[in-house]
Amino acid sequence: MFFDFIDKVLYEGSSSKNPFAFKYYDAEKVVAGRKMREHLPFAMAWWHNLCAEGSDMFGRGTADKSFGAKYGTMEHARAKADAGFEFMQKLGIEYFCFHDVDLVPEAEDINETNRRLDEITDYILEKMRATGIKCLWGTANMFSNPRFMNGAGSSNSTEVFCFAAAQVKKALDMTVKLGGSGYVFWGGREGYETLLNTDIKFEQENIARLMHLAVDYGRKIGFKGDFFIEPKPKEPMKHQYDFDAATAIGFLRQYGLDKDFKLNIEANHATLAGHTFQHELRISAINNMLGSIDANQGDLLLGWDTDEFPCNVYESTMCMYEVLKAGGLKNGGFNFDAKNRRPSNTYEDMVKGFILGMDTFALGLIKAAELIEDGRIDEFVKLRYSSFDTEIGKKIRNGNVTLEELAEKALEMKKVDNVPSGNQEGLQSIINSVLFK
Ligand code: XUL
Ligand code: CO
Repeated sequence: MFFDFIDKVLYEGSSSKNPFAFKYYDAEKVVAGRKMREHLPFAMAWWHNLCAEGSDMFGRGTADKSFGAKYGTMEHARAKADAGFEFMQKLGIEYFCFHDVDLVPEAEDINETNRRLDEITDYILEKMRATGIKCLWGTANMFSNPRFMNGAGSSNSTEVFCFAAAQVKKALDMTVKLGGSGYVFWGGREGYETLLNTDIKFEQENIARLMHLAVDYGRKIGFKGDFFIEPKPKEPMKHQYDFDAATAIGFLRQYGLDKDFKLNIEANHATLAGHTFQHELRISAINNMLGSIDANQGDLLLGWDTDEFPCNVYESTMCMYEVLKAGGLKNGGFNFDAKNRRPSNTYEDMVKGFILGMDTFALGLIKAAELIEDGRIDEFVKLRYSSFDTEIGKKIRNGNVTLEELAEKALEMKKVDNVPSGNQEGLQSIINSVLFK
């Protein structure tokens, strides 16, 4: 037992002063026709919660993630799984996400790494059966090992391309073994530092080839879920090919991958791309590509990926507004790709981080449902485009008109008398009145 200071984290309501209770997340409570736990399939990210110790560019880790075992051993791999399952059970988190090398120490020889992965996934599978906890998605870490310094699918080396293929194959095997409903490609090194040494066209074609091979293999071994691209504009590379949702969707369509892939949208990646989280979700949703969410938050004053636990209710409300409008996430969930701040280095802080994140999204869900129920935003948007319900509007929409006819109409009108207001401040005031009533 690693988290002895808590039994099960329960819902106590917003007036509770208990730091180890949910203030808004009430798993069984019905909001907008479904239970909160069904709207919000929360997942624990193995890498942040069980591996990351808070090291940064200027100092080593501050948190102890040894869980009583020696680092670099299979005993440690099992201790992490023990801690992770105890943690998820106590918080009522029903899913987890993993990279291959989050689970075991990587060996010199990939054959030995794969053997270790078989051993740990047997162990994890037993725990999943005992607890009912499930795998949301798996992925291969193709950015940490030095062999990926020039990319994985985009590498200039066929040797590296083979290793990328081997890791994707194994990670797909594990995802299927653990019953995951998603497989993620986050292309951390799929990009470039300088165009002086880079053939973008060649690199993008090769990434697409690797993805096609992954789809073919995945479907062959019975993977029925979704493949996801997780867009991010930069970091670690200066420029990453999956810059944002629109770029990733264009790529998927160009290379015929759009039937098998959707997007995994991360809040902090959206802001790094110069977009809001809501923008990235909307672009995905209108293209039928909203797959899953990496639920975290960045710091707008910092230009890098801080992966904070989300606390901004305005943002989570607009996120849940998009998710509700899109009809929910089918094969996806809300993966806390988030880590405690470096000085928040205790086991208590780990629990508090998840309570904060889960409550922030629960409150966002409640408020988004209220906004939709309120109806004024929807009504205004409908009204805003209502001139397209007129005879000429319908003709434009249906493509039944020529440029000459439209120009003729303008000449008849002579001038535009009235373009209706955008009412932004009025709408923002509605949001505040729903958020803070
Ligand atoms: C990195 C990031 C990754 C992906 C999975 O910014 O978000 O952890 O979610 O590789
Ligand atoms: Co992520």
